[in-house]
Amino acid sequence: MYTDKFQYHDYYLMDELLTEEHKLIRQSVRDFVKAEISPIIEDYAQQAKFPQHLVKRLGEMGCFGPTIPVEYGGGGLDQISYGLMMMELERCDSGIRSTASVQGSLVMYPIYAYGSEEQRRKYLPKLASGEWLGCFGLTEPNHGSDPGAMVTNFKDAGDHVILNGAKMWISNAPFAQVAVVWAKNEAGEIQGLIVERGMEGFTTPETHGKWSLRASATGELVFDNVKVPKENILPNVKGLKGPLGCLSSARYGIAWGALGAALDCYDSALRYAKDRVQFGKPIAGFQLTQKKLAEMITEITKAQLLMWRLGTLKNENRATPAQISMAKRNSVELALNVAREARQIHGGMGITGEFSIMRHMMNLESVVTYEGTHDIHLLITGMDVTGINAFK
Ligand code: TGC
Ligand code: FAD
Repeated sequence: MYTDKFQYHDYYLMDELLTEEHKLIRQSVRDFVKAEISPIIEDYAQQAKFPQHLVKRLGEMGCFGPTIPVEYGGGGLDQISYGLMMMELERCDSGIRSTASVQGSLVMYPIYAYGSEEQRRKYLPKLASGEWLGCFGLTEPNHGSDPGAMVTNFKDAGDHVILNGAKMWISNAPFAQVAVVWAKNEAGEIQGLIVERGMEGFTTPETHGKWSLRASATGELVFDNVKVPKENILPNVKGLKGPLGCLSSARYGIAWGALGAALDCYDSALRYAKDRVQFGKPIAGFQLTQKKLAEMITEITKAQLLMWRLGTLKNENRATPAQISMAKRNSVELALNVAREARQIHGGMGITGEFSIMRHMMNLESVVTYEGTHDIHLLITGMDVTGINAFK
């Protein structure tokens, strides 16, 4: 039985850079996670079940669209608040943070940034409160890292369009009432459409057998001549920059989130190392264990500083997509390394559900792949510093 004993670590007194509001928001999400998610997460993950009842609670806690203006149901908060919330959620489980980042950054954000006033008023309050769950369809069976080559398309048919194609690996899909779907128009331009559950020809088969993100539901979006009213097309963006703009917001949240998973693994490893006695003394007293712990907290501290700075730049609208890519890649890589080292420190116990380590490790294998793989983000940094595109 997993017991949540998490304590936060702040080696460089980063809290001095936060406002009182930031700390209050972080504490309220932390308390919520400890009281309502930690006690059930291991069971849901073991059973590969989505804790659907948490959707409403995440909405009530303000975890959906915290940076969206209050008039549309959002929190009207700054980017550091958003990051801290994602960190606290993923500290517990990447799948829970996934649910929140898809809803906030990939569904609410495009409706807010690219939608009409009617679309904003119709969808955002219901999504913010958790009454509706949303999903984001960009990836296709044959187009993952290269979404610009997508084949899902729609054709004009008077007051509506006819949508055909399929999306794959879509978080929240099996439970979503609303899908923001990216598809090509007859001129080959990418546009966003809001597709609602119940539209004829629209189905969302669930993807089973995942060893990662087991408490997050994943599925396909299948469009078989779906009639979508023209008023459901997002009017204010065309081209790949539409979905990639949403990814900038989500990747930023993931960079904070993965840091949360790393903190949880480090915290657990530190406690275990002090308690576990071998050869007559705590294993924390051996140099090899100390090397692991010292390297973990060093990398975590560097990432905490990086994320605070990126959040500040984002608040000032100065964060570039390439800076966000660097942070996403860095946080997930360090979290995976910390999880693997923490697993070693826990010995055999590290593979059991009594600790969160193995669950984090498996989850992070998705996090290092979705929203742009580790290597894609490396190539984005490479292109940014050299000016030469090495993708194609
Ligand atoms: P490229 O020619 O470079 O760019 C096309 C247009 O987009 C602009 N742009 C961006 N705009 C905003 N934010 C960004 N991050 C942007 N990156 C690029 C760019 O300026 C250009 O604009 P314009 O005006 O000139 O048209 O496009 P490309 O086809 O060469 O592709 C570049 C590449 C490979 C970097 C990109 O396609 C990419 O990032 N691939 C990775 C795919 C990906 O991240 N998929 C994520 C799917 S969603 C998901 O995984 C959700 S998981 C959710 C969860 O559970 O948490
Ligand atoms: P591929 O693109 O086929 O890549 C395979 C390998 O090739 C990778 O290692 C990659 O780095 C490498 N590679 C590709 N191109 C290059 C290149 N030019 N140079 C060097 N190496 C390259 N998508 C959504 O749209 N919405 C979602 O909600 C969503 N949720 C997801 C949830 C989960 C659990 C998972 C696993 C994925 C999810 N995705 C979602 C999809 C995710 O974004 C893609 O898996 C990801 O973008 C990679 O695409 P792919 O899996 O097709 O891999």
